[in-house]
Amino acid sequence: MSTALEKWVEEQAKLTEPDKIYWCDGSEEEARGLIEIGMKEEKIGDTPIFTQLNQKNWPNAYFHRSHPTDVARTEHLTFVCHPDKETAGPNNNWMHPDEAKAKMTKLSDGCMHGKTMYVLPYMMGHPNSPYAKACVQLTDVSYVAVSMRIMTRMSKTVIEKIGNSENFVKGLHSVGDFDPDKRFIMHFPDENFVWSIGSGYGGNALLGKKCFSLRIASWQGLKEDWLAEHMVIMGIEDPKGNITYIAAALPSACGKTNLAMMQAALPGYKIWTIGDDIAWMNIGPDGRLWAINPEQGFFGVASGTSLKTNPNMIRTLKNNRFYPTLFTNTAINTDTNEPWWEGLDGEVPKNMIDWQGKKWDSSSGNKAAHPNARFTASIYNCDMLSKEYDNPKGVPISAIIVGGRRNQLIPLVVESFDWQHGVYLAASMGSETTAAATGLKAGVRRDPMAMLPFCGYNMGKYFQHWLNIGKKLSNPPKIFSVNWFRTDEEGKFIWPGFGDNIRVLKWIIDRVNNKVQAKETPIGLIPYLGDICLEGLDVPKERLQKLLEVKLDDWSEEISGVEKFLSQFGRYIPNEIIDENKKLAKEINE
Ligand code: GTP
Ligand code: SPV
Ligand code: MN
Repeated sequence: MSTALEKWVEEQAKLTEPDKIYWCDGSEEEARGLIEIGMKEEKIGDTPIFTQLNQKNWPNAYFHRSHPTDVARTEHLTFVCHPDKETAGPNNNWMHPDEAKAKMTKLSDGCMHGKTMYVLPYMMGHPNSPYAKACVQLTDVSYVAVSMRIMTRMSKTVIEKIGNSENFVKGLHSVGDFDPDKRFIMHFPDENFVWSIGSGYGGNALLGKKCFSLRIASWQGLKEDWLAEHMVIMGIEDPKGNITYIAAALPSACGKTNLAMMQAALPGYKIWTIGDDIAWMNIGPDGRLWAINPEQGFFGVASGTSLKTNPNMIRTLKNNRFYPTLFTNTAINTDTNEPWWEGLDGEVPKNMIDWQGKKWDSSSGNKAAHPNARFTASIYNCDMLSKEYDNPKGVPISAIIVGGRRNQLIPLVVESFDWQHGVYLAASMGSETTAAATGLKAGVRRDPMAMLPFCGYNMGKYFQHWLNIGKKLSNPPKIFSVNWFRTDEEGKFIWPGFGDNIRVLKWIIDRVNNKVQAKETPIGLIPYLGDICLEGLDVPKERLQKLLEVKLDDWSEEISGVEKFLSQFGRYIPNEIIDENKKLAKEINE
């Protein structure tokens, strides 16, 4: 007698018609075999799925070049298929589940001909955690199978855990023929099911990540009273050895990985990494918010990563505890067979091929690596991994940070007056668009909680959910907004960022511990100049003053932008959020 899982796999195989079905066990030996297959047998066009990189300087590292049209998330091809459009909300593309399934069935008919179907059993979260979820993804490419081994806790024990139950999250993935016109990422929240075709790119293809752990999980969280968020989780140890845990939401390519692995520039401070992209947060018996990272790896932006900006990530990428580490769409130094990207330390190599495999001409003005080139590395290769990472209960969160990439207006740091105002701060967030998603207009878009592309239901309801959770927390975290990205007249970043962001985190922790006062302004609480430690930093006080200034005259455009954004959610927007915006508008016009 076959189990529910076996039956489901059989059904999908009947539709997609693979030559072979291979059940993965998650072992290192298996990963080595999959890499071999990706180097020798599987190809995209004429390009092998994997090539080996310089093993001396980059142990266990392999390179993957994607299809040229398949380099980032495709939000316009991503759908959330609730039975009705309103539940999906104006923040999602919507299709009726029946229509979406009919469409996907057609596109998937025989799509795995000549290929192997890999069955990937994995956990999101520590297997002993009450918050963990058992999942199974099917895929037809070794790159996705190996990536999932790095990014999730993939193991055959998950199959035993699932047993004959239907209680597992399903993902059906095929790269199809990479045709962008036949590329869709469909979510079926009520069935815990994601169906994706036509793309091998991270957020479109590693279905445990954004698809399940945010879009589907946010819907589960709404029903079960918890939060699935696009957030870093980190511990900040002060010189006395006290560790404060915080969570931080920054939109895609706006600094989460860098924050989570920061080399703190203030003496005596040390960061402990727990997660760099996703946080699942539950209300603990003590009335605090407790967070786990459901993932097991980093799928990070390569561009800009260096010993100067993020030495801990460079070390992680060169560590060889967990096999393997992948580089996708970087350039390659053809003299040394090493990966390269803009911003990496050292001189620009003389002889390179660009991310598309063409000889790179340094005078062309073209970037050698794709701006969204990424690395995939296990969290166990990170030397600053918190000992709490594998704690099934997670860590208690004392502060939540939200922020965006804003070259003007938004101060370096603002503390909210209370939970409700904090939710408003998060709901009114905006950020300049980045290379992490294709086809977005340049400029600021509103991106509440960094969740606009990831909230699996109507965002108006999501704000209400946040307000409700706040009411259930007897000891809620304080909420802050940050902005590392203000620029000067020449377009240069004013704030040094990276390791120096500890100076802002220190102020945040000082506020959590009631150690310093703050200045009240209509937009929130701002640090007194002397309370941000500038020791050892070459930033004159006047520049810091600019980063902390609140010129009310400049705010009216922002506030009407927020009002316009919120109004599209109609009756779903909580009155409390509308009221906060009105209150601010009134104070500014006075
Ligand atoms: P996703 O993986 O897409 O969710 O991105 P992320 O939020 O983890 O962003 P990441 O840390 O990878 O940073 C994206 C880009 O922003 C990189 O090129 C970084 O070098 C740059 N960056 C990160 N932190 C800072 C900072 O404090 N200041 C400045 N100026 N740039 C930063
Ligand atoms: C993001 O875009 O926010 C990422 C990369 O973290 S992806 O996995 O594609 O979502
Ligand atoms: Mn992300």
